[in-house]
Amino acid sequence: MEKEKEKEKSEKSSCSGDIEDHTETPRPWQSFHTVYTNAKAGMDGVNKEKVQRIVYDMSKGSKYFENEERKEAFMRQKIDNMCAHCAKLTPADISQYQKVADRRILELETKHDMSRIWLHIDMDAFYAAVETLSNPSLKGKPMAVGGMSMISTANYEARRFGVRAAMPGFIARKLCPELIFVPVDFKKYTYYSDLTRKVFQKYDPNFMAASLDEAYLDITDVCKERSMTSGEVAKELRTTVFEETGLTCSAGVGSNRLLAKVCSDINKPNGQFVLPNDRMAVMTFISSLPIRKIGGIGKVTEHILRDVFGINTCEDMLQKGGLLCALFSRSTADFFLSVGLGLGQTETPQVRSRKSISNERTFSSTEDEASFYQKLADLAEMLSVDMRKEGLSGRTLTLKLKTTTFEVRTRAVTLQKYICSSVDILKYASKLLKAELPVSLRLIGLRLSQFYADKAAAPADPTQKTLTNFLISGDASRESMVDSSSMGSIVNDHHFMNDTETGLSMGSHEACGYDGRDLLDSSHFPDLEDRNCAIGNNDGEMQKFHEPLNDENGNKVNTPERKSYQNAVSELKTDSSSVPFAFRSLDEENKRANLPDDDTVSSSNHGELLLWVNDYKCSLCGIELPPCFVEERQEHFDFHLAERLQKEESRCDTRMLRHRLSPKDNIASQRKRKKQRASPKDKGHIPIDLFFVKSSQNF
Ligand code: DCP
Ligand code: MG
Repeated sequence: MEKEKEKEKSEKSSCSGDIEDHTETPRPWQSFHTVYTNAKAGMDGVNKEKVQRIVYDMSKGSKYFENEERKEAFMRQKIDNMCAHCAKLTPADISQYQKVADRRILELETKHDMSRIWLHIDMDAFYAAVETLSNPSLKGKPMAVGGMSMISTANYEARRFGVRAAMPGFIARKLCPELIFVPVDFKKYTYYSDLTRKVFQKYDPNFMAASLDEAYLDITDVCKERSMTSGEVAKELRTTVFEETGLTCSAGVGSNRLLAKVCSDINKPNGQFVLPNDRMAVMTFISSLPIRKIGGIGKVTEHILRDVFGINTCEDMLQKGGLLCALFSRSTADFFLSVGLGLGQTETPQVRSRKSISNERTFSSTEDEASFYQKLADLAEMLSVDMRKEGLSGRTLTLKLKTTTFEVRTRAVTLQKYICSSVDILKYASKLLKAELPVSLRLIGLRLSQFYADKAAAPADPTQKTLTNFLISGDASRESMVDSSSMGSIVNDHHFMNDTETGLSMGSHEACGYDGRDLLDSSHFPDLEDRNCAIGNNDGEMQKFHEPLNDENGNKVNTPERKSYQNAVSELKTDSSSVPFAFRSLDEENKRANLPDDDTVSSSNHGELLLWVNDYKCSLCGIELPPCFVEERQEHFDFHLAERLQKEESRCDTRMLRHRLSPKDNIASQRKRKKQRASPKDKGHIPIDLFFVKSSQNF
């Protein structure tokens, strides 16, 4: 690990650090960072530059390449902006933020919980291993599951050539001409996944499945009851999995889920790594751990942290804590600092009710509508089987499409009845698809959510419109994509469907932590802000954590959440120039840059529509409300809606007044309005009935 760290350090430099040497012969592929060139387990000895060059040569000129280049350019611009903001920080600012960071580190440290033992299990080359079981002649030969357009995974023999998941098959074949391709067969993988879960259940009845081939188990009790070490339990479990399935898996043990996951990758395949529940051991482990090993830190975050802050290892997060607090929102900075401390989740969530079930398919780009409908029928059938297995029915059906140009569109409908039959799913999915035709696609996905079983989330009477779906349906009517008589409303959902790099995996299980997606990649977390996003001025369109909301009188309004962190800063602040910059979300910037991202939702702009980022944090103001706070969330939504309506209303009124009133009357009326709004009770709330009247006028 130390070696890896040194190598990375020498390869990379922060904005304030070394200057790269560009005097050599140009090697454009070296700056072409795609997912294909990242090391996965079993790729240690791969000639990275050779792979990079082949990937570059083979993708050059393709739509994928263009898209990657645009994303890269956008990321570079973001990095430059952040560097510029860093440069503006005075030593006094930095020292203030360092104090904030020190305080946060102290607070976070109290959360170190060494009382639980977590085990993370990850099957080895899962799809490939299952295929080899059914066709033993594949054993020992390089093979990949998937086709020429995309592969889902490769066995370890193929990985030695640089072949890996999410890589188009034609590139893989170039890297390894002997490569054997086997088509995907989800039924088989689900069958074997079920077998593994039966084993997991014996060790932890509440185990958390993270995907078909991955699970987290709290083995604290088993270790105690059977007087076994965690390593022994891991070994026994792996042996049982092998006996039951004929498949090997790898295990990681740690005091929390984040560490356990990192550990399971260390001795892959068919190995295990135990990190003792000891603070010193954790800190030593973390000190040299490259940040990319952490779930939630993907390509974008890695580059930003490395190039702006010079952060390469988890420990570096603590050293640069001040800058992180200066440039990121509290929750993002907290995440980074927690990583630096080796903190992770230790509790099994009490209610782990599933929020949605989805599946998706990647295929070679085509415009063939008949094949779209066939795929949709298959997906509807599989979704229906999954729903019935879980005894669920859902009301929101979402269609996900990835076009040939890698643009991702999501279209959803919230129905007035709960559905789970393949006939119903197909019927509504087809309507959603029809509205998108003609189109050239490479992926189709379906998701059902808002479950009947999900009582907390479901209104007592589903036909009764909540403010949420009313607002959404207002947008839907503007889009007028579907027959409103049969469909309630259309929504856009920015973050769902376990969208792996190929899009081939089933996203039907509860995500743990950051679900393997990149924290700062706006395509996955469109509303996760970093605070330095604004280019130059203070015109951020979404008010963020440190930026108090203005009430209708122009006074600053603080939510309790916002207050606490702001206090932390202002208590320490001596110089008002250290107030951070304007805040525009990455998503907003993406739009400004007109950047088609892999996961950019391309349907109507719901920039101001409230979303719960990570199902936890309000995308509009950053306030955090856990999903169980259903009423509070509704109220919070109402607050934002009222704000928006009143803005609309005052704009409208001003225009009308200008026409109708004399200047004198105008001033008097404004005074009256101001007086009326001064009542704190009025803030952001108007009667519910009025909402509906206003909603239909304004949306
Ligand atoms: N998968 C996919 N698309 C991806 C990544 C994975 O469809 N981009 C599928 C195929 C994998 C399975 O999910 O077999 C599990 O994913 P892993 O990341 O665990 O990869 P493997 O199990 O194949 O390999 P290993 O865990 O040994 O690295
Ligand atoms: Mg695996």
